[in-house]
Amino acid sequence: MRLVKGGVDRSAVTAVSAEDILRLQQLELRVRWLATWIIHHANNIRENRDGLKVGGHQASCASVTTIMSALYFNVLRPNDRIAVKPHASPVFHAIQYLLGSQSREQLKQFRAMGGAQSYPSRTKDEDDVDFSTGSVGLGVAVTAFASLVQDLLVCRGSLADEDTGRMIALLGDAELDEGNVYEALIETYKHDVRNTWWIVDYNRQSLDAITSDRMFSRFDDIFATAGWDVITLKYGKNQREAFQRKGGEVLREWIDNCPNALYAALTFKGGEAWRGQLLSDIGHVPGVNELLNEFDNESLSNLMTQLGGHCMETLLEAFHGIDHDRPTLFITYTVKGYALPFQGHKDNHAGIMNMAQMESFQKSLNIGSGEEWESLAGFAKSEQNNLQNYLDNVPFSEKSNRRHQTEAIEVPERGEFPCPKSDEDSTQAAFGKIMNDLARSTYPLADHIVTTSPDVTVSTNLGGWVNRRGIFSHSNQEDIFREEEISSAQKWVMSKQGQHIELGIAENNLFLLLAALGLSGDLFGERLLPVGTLYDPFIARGLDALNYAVYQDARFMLVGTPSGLTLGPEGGAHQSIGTPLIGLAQPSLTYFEPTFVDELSEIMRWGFTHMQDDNGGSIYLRLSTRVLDQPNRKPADTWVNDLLNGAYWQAAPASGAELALVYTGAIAPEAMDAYEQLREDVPGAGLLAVPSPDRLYRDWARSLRSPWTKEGEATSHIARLLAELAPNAGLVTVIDGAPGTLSWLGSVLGHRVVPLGVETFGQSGDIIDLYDAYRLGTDAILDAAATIYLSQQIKYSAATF
Ligand SMILES: Cc1ncc(C[n+]2csc(CCOP(=O)(O)OP(=O)(O)O)c2C)c(N)n1
Ligand SMILES: [Mg+2]
Repeated sequence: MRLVKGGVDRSAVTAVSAEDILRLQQLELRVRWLATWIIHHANNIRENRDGLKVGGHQASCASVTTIMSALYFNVLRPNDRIAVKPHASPVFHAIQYLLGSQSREQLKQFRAMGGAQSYPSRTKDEDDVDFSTGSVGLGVAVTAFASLVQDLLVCRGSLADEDTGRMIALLGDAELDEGNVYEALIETYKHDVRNTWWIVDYNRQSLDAITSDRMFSRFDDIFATAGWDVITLKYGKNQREAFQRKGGEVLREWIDNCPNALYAALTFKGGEAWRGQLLSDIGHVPGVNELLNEFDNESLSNLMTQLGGHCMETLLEAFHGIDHDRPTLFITYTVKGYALPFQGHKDNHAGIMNMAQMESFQKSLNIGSGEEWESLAGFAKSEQNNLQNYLDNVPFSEKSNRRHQTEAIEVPERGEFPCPKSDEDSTQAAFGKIMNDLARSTYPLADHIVTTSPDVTVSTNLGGWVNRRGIFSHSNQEDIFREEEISSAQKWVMSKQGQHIELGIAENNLFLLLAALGLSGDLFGERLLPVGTLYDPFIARGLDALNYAVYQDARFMLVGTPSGLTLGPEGGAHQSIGTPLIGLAQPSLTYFEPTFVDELSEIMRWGFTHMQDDNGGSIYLRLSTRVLDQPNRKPADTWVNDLLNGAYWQAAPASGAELALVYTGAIAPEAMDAYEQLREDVPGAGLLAVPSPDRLYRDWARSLRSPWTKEGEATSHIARLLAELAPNAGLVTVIDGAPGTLSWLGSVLGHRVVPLGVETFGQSGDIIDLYDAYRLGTDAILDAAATIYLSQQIKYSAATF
């Protein structure tokens, strides 16, 4: 049984008065003007300093203005959250401008630095963006996961029913080609997701071309199969009225059977072409000729293009007609470039109107020269008052600030934060123990953690956490295996209080759910601390969704485990190579690859704080299943600071030493072994542990910029550490991953580097064979050190003679 119900009053169809419909139509036309003008101004009026095309999508905007005006000016309520298709950004900003939430200056700077963004951005736009969009398909799916998060908060009692809203995506029809949409769709069915509307701007054009006719009716079936209501808004009211007249039914059939490409071509050509085609195809049917004669060419063109998505009444009726919380797909037929000179033209995606076309558009609206930015120019004074009055009372704007502020959740002090003690352990197993200890604790932190995993919960060691904190579900379900007295280490109890969301194997969904969970504080007023696990190589599967999640500043902890060749017998398909470079390159995601349990504990503690810091971000932990002997040390402040800054001397070099070994992660035993052997020949050599190449690199890069940007000190943590070495010292770096992760260290003070790492696909094997074959083992490290030693000798001899 369904226990969550959306809080919006859906009991009755709100009738919209004829007067309001007229206002909405007027506002829609103004939005279409402003969106077109914003793009025109950026391309043809604002100074262009570099000759680059500025761009913008006037046609994509025009097809969605009626839908967005109906929503924002009438249907939406403040708790509703909306993802707007990326290239409709000017429409969004124009609407915000009319609602008083966007400045003229921002519009004038559209696509310029610091101005309104080309695609809606939560972090960069000054107006009220709920979800960033840009990479098509992702903004669609994130709304479903936001709805799931909203349900979770209602179930745990953190969000009142009346404070819930609808999660709405406005998408282009070509977005329905993105596979991630269907991965999410499957999950919506499994999790009984409600309160989600996906509204398709069905203009039957993508970027390149007219979209395939063959998919026409298939979307209905696909969504219906996944439990969604599908509402198709194909005809506008005028069309439906025409169909009632003699000959009208044949006209409807003709429209239904017309191929997409022909419909688009006739739309572009206009009334005369429509008449010619219709007369030739169905003119012989009684009544058709007379029906067509009732329309002059212009009104015939209007009739044929006023599809459901351009008919305010049709849209309002449909949206207000929803009196339930079932997920709903609206297929709203539209015309790309609606009512603009290039409407229907297959090449109109990036088309921009010329000066003469803009002038004639402006004239048709009675907007005087110099009044282009005036929000209601061209209307009579009394009408302006009426419109302004309408805008001032739009329900969506009832709340002045739709973003919530939340208090930080306290993170336990060192000594209190779990740090499992054992002589030997792997970072993956220790992660599981730390989560298990947190699950057992009464720390508020533990209550705010929500974990998720795409079908690798058990194999990434989240099982203990799940046993204690349970799986989230709308209904309570005991673990059947347990009830049947079948022994298992896993206790999969599902309940409304559960703190783990189990996903099917779809990494895109993991990242989109992490995005939604990580925005929970902002969106719903309850801060959550999401932790997501997956096998490290499969980060690549959802990489764009990961980028999307952090792009909008969602905060989460991502755990990639197992990782690297060190996975051993599992083989090349599961051994990640490039993920450290992803960690290094990805903004707003801090990558750590700890070796020892005490490091992991300190990093997680720091991570939960960093995830809550205004200037913080998300965390990525690359962990391993390799069991290592654990050091017995007490975490002192200096060591912890060094660790969290990215590196510490595990064995400090003698001042002026000529060699240091540098390692990251589970390869430590080989580095330590090689170090012990080297010390005999190179007394004073150092051993540098680098648990975060990312922290280290970013700090160094910052220090290089700092003389100009004044960001922090002119020196860096790594420069301070390496300053212990002689200027001609060499570094052997080693990581179970792409060697470029550490090879940059040589640039810090000009030391020579021999970088060891993995450069070809892995394969099955034990660690001994694999490290040997890929040259990561003790011998390879010693060989690399010898190379450095030799080159130092050669240099020395060259200098002497
Ligand atoms: C993942 C991704 N691939 C490609 C693009 C480039 N792109 C931008 S819009 C678009 C097609 C849009 O067609 P549709 O969704 O139908 O929107 P319309 O402009 O017709 O409203 C493409 C391919 C993108 N933004 N994201
Ligand atoms: Mg389209």
